[in-house]
Amino acid sequence: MTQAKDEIKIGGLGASRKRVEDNRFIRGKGRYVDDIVLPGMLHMEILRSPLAHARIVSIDTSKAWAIPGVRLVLTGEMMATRNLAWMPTLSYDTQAVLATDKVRFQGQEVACVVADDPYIAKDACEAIVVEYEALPVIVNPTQAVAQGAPLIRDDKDNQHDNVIYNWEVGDKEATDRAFAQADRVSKLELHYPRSHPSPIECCGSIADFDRSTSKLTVYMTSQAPHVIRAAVALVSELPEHMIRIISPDLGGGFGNKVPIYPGYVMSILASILLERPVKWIEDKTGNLISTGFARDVYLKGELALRNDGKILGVRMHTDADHGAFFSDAQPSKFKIGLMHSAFSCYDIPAAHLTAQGVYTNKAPGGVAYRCSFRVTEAMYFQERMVQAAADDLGMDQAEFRRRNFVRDDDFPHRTPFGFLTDSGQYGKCLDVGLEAIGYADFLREKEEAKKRGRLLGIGISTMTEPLGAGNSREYDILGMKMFDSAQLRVHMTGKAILRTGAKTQGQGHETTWAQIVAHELGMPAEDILVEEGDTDNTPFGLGTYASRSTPVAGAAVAMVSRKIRAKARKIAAHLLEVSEEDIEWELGRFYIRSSPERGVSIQECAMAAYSNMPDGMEPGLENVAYYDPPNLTWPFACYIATVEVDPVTGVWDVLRVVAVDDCGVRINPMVVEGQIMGGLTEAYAMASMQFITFDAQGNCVGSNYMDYLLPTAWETPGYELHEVVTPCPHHPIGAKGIGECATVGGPAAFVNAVMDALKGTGVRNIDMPLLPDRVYEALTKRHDVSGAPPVKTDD
Ligand code: MCN
Ligand code: CUN
Repeated sequence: MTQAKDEIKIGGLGASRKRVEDNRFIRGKGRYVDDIVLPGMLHMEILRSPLAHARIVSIDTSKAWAIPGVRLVLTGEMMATRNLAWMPTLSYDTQAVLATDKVRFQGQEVACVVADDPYIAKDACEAIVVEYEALPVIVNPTQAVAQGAPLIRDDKDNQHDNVIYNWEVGDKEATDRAFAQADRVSKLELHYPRSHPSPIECCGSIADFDRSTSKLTVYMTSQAPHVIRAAVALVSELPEHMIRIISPDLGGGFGNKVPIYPGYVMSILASILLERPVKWIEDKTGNLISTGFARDVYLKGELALRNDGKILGVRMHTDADHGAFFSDAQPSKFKIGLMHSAFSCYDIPAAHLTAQGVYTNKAPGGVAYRCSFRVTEAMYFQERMVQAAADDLGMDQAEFRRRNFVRDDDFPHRTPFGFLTDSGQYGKCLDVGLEAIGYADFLREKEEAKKRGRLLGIGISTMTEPLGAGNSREYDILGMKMFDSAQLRVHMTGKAILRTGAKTQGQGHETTWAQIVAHELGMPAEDILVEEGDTDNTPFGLGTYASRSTPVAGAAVAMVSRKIRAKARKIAAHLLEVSEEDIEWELGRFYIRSSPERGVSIQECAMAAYSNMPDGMEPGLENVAYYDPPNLTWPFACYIATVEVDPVTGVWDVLRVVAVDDCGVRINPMVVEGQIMGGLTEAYAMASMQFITFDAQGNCVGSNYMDYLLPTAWETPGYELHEVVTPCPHHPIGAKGIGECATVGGPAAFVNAVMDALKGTGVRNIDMPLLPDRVYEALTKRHDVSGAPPVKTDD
């Protein structure tokens, strides 16, 4: 007789199963792109521009060619003969692969060398002589739209200024009316500075074109290998079935590995030309100065307020600095990503957002870095505005939020900018957070401390964010509709292999997807091997970003498991010699309704699928599911930080951090907590120390880890985590995304805490990072401190 399984014991839903991938990672056995060595492989290095804006007068590569071991030197001019000097971006713009006419940012790719080893290639890059004629440089949106500003994109036919787009959403008239009725208006101007995902592993690729089979295999650090395959097919004229993109283990992605970078394209062309595998591995500085920037958005925000604390309307204008090429990977329809997800957790009758995007002489980027398409900026702006408004009204921070929250019985709720949220318990999350931090006690402590000259502060950040694009009606990238997939093959002995269109970069899919199958089929999670990242062997999917894997691919995993179960049920009926209608299911086992002791396990059904199937049934136990979600998922978070600011130095220390996350049903609580702790650490880093900016000449300040700081265990505060569970009503297992919540909601908690400590000084804002000298300046000079470039440099 078979028994139903204990879900937690078999590693199903809710089990804090240890991450199976860590078995190889902690032994140093991970297989990253740079670990792969192919026979006859050559190495590519990139020569980058030292100047931010300059005309290229000439490039002399003769000395480089003369170095023994050099196989190929590519310049933009040579790329142009193949129509590859420019490539399309994921936002319908073009980006230079290798500069032909001008360089448009410091670090731009100017030439590349392929050689027998990377050192020869590097030396040869240095032997290339480029003559530049410097041009005036633009490093912020104000300069970009100023009268007489130099035209950055003079390569584009109809581009007469530096504006990329003007975009708006919301109801302008209704919002104007709300402001006309307001008792008061609270205003705030902010800059969310550039930041960088800086994964441990930089970007890289190995292109391997085999002339004899016409097959192109590319090992690539990509979070979205299927998208890359399609893009390569469209650009290269190679047929799609002859392109195989393999993303092996990734040493973190954090959004850095979504876009298509010139290095990938050059390694592919070099391999086609040389008929040898060509490896390109970016160095740290190359990674920091040229790929995957995030944010760099300015906000002018206004809230229309009633004296009783009700928010009547919101106006937002954002200026986004996209750098020299508009290369954001984001849904085509939304020019400023999902910035308009701001204020989704608040019940606000009217809202209007305008956005302008501009070119500047900075590396392209904008959207990447744990952001779900600008949601990071949206929530930072939202929560800074909410704090300023509460202060303007003289109202308690928590009470002001509570008064404006969407109530539990108000779902489904249309947000001020038109999204549909479907579930949440916002007030409860806030209560759990306030209770955990000891809110009332802290406020008393703060007043006491103030009398003795100590500055304590508390910052709250509450938000719901849209994770998991699509649905495909609204979300596409370059016309590719956003859905995802899973394929499950159950072998004869009841072991299985699961493949999805997503691509883990450290999130633990190999562990957690197996748990979903275990939950649906009652097979032990350890019996399920999960594979992702090889386009030849996985079903099509849009990849892993925007925390879309659980909402979309994870849903597909549940759905394909259910298809398998449906077939197994037929097999069970056959084995038990009853009709299918008489069969019941419990975890891991089918049984006869009228005699529950007679049953067969899912494993017995698997065996029968290959050895004893009913007449007329197609053999095997295998299926695929494509999943197009009906809506985004809307997790909620409440982050609360307490700090102490030293009035003498401006240094601030984090006292405590409380996090309350509601991501619906948790597949693996330990993995979820890991996501939250990592995200909070990134939030703390951005709020306190990460500084990547530009001087007036467009020199990137923060191009190495001496200037751009990553917090170590020493600086990182401790976190106290709490959970609330509101299942997602449309997700098959009730899960919502979690991968970005803490990075999105975290920064405002830290900044709000410091601003709270400074309350009463008249300072409304200090831009991130809140470096001690900025805090000190604000405290002593009693004015706001902006962090926008250009920064002053010593010379
Ligand atoms: N999970 C869960 N229960 C839930 C939700 C999620 O157990 N209710 C688990 C999932 O099964 C998965 C992990 O938590 O193992 C994250 O799931 P999800 O929220 O779906 O996010 P994705 O897997 O799509 O990951 C993407 C997200 C993004 S966009 C960035 S950026 C980011 C992040 O994940 N990059 C990361 N977290 C990262 N974590 C690591 N270690 N490395 C990165 O590069
Ligand atoms: Cu925007 S960073 Mo994550 O979505 O890959």
